[in-house]
Amino acid sequence: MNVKTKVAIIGAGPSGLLLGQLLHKAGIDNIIVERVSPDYVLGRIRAGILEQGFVDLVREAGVHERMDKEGHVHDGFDIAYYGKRYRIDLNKLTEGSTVMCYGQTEITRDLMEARSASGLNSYYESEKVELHNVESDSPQVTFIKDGQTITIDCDYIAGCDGFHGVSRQTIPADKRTEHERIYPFGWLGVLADVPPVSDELIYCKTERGFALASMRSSTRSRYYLQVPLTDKVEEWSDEAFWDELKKRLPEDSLKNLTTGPSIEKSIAPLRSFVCEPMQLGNLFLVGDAAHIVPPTGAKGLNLAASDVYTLNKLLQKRFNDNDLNAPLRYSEIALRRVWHGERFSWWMSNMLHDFDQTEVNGMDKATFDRFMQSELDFFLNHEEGQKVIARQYVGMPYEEIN
Ligand code: FAS
Ligand code: PHB
Repeated sequence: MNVKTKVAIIGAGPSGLLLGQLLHKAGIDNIIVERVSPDYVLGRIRAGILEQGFVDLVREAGVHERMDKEGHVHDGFDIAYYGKRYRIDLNKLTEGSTVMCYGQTEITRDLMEARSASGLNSYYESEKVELHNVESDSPQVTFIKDGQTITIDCDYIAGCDGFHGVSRQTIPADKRTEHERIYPFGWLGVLADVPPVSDELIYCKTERGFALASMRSSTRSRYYLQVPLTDKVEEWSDEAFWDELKKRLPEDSLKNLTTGPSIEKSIAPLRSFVCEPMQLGNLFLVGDAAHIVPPTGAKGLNLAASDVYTLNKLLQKRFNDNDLNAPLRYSEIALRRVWHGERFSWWMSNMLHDFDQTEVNGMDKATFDRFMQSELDFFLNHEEGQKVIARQYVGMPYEEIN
């Protein structure tokens, strides 16, 4: 069977769904092809902090109602290290910018509901998804759905299929450059229906390793522990998790800690990764398909959102203003903000984790640790330094696209 659309979107994660909704609002027809079921997508527990730019996009997409009701605006967050605790007052330091605490799962759910109400075509549980003729003016997507081969004839393909998707692999190796830094540790994450230990996030640097106290609501908490890459999630009982967390959270927070059974527990590896360019012909790479950051700076989902913003604007210029060259600008514009987010996430990860290696960044561990201690001392004990952290945490403004 053949179907036709302007934009074929590969992947129904936050990137694909948000792009599909924004294009639909602009009158640009699109089809989404997703490998797994909606429930499987919603079962992945990931990000929790949204930059203002993302929040604005969600409003533009018209799916902000639940976010406004159930999300929590955060004016700041804490960094605790070696017994000291500093609050980064985002609102004051950036003269009014804040972040929204609202889970990626919820945003994805809201976008899924909007999409099914829009009547647009979405093919879940699709197999053997392949992209064809991406450098021609008539690219195609083929896939198998319920045993039937379906071909999409389109003008553009948006590869929103994440790090392990098919889109990046469609760009020949000699036409792409991949930059990568793999970290020698992972994050063990736990979701539990217990009240958060604090109203705001606490990033903890300790001799035992990094920990993060986050949340999804006033009754649901999200915690992370830095663990060796050799750890297996089944080796971590809930009891062992809570015991270790108590050793890493700041002393004065423990009286507010409520423990309970985990409803989700997983270990995520950490990497910095960028594929350049983020487009080939009429194929665009969006979100995790093009880049990955360690979650220490809460940038992963937010960089995906700024890619979507950029591509949406350029495709509107293409289809609604007949600016045929607009899509050619995508990769250059998107990469400027991607590299900024990559560097901030790398910097926060270097500062807050314990690298249990004898050599780090070309120097012995003891020397690296002293440099990082001095880095934290400077940035946390000077308002100028706190402003640098705050401005990057709330997110740099999206680039004006004229
Ligand atoms: P996604 O990976 O979310 O979605 C891609 C979609 O494409 C998936 O639904 C997949 O099934 C589908 N797909 C894959 N191959 C396909 C194919 N061949 N055909 C069709 N569909 C295909 N970010 C933060 O900011 N904070 C965090 O704490 C955080 N924690 C994370 C924890 C983990 C374990 C992971 C993996 C990521 C985490 N991230 C975090 C980053 C994460 O939030 C991503 O940035 C976000 O999911 C990016 O969204 P997408 O680009 O839509 O990619
Ligand atoms: C989360 O709540 O999942 C979260 C928040 C901030 C981060 C990483 C993860 O930096």
